[in-house]
Amino acid sequence: MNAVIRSTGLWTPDETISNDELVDCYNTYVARFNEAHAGEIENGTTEPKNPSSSAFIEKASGIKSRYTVNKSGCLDVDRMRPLLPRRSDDELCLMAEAGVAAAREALAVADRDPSEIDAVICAATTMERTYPCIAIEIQNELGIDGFAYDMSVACSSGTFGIISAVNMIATGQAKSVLLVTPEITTPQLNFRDRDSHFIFGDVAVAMLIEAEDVAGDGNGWSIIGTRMMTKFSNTIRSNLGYLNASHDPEPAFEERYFSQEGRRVFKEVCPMVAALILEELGKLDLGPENMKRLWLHQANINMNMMVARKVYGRDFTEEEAPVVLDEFANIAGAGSLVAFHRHHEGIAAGEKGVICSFGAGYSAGTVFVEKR
Ligand code: CO8
Repeated sequence: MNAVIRSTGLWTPDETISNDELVDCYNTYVARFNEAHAGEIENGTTEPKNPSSSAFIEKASGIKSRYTVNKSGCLDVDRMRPLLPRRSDDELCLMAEAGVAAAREALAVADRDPSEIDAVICAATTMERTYPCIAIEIQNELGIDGFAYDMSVACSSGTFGIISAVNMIATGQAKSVLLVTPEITTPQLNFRDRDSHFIFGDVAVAMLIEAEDVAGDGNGWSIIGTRMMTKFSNTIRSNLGYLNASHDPEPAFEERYFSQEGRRVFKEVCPMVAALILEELGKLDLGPENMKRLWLHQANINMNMMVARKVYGRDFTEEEAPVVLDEFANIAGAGSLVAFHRHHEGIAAGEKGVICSFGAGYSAGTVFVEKR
């Protein structure tokens, strides 16, 4: 049975941080650090820290702002990480709360009741806890029967999640799957690291994926081809894990944060992704001229421009490769799904596009769709 993207939903936190606000805080931290270490800097035993700049951030990444689950903690120079109240085991956890809100919108758009859903997948870069699965908590909160599980492939979590739903539908395990991708990334971001303090934001996106016969004629997007690709690389890494507490000395918190060799990622990933899209187009007997829209992963504007130019083999319009990272920053596994959520209008029945992720792992995923 073929699968259809029937509807989508989005949740954003109430608060945002602009580049200027972020840079203000970072530069205050830098000034304090350099002043506190003036002696060591003077005698050459400590490197001075350099200030950050909004102009650099926008030019190098395309990011103008990001949503955050807590602004005051991130911008408190004595803290520089979100401050979140600890929830009791009886309260909905943060990822589930965000995921449920996005899921409710996806269900409402398709006019579906939770009783019509067979499975929930929570696909995200990092899970708030190890168990019980966040997906099962979301399933319980929405009142869905059937089954649920978590999965994680960093920035390809969302597309690999769609493909898992497609496979469930193809094998008859489910007819209607709710994919939820809550990416609460700011607590994993080192706001004291000049190279990466601007990169990430928080969001949750949901997608309802149904068997063709459930979706009904003319509704949604047929999924006409999928591909998953992974290739091991240490260039994007977080060592946050359950063994941390077993190591002596326990790794400093900074060692567990996201880190990357951004320039190398850029150079290695762009050609890989463009080649993957073109190869898959060939398998589907299609060409770039058939791609009305590329909903690309949202890590960096320059990466997206390079990938889109390689795929189209020409200059392209904003409509052909829409950008949401100016508003959201990098939202990890949710990026290409949020691009689709925000920019799926204006496409006629029979026209096609691709939702494509790429990121840590390395991992890349393509989901080719045709408007029904
Ligand atoms: N302000 C001012 N100047 C700066 C700053 C700053 N904040 N940072 C660096 N500079 C300076 C550097 O010092 C350097 O100066 P110089 O030339 O004098 O040495 C100059 O700017 C250029 O530095 P870079 O070469 O590093 O700058 P780039 O143009 O490469 O831009 C980027 C940096 C934006 C990081 C870019 O390399 C990039 O986006 N690369 C790709 C990144 C990417 O796609 N990564 C994927 C990560 S996401 C993912 O896979 C999911 C992981 C899971 C996420 C979990 C949540 C935390």
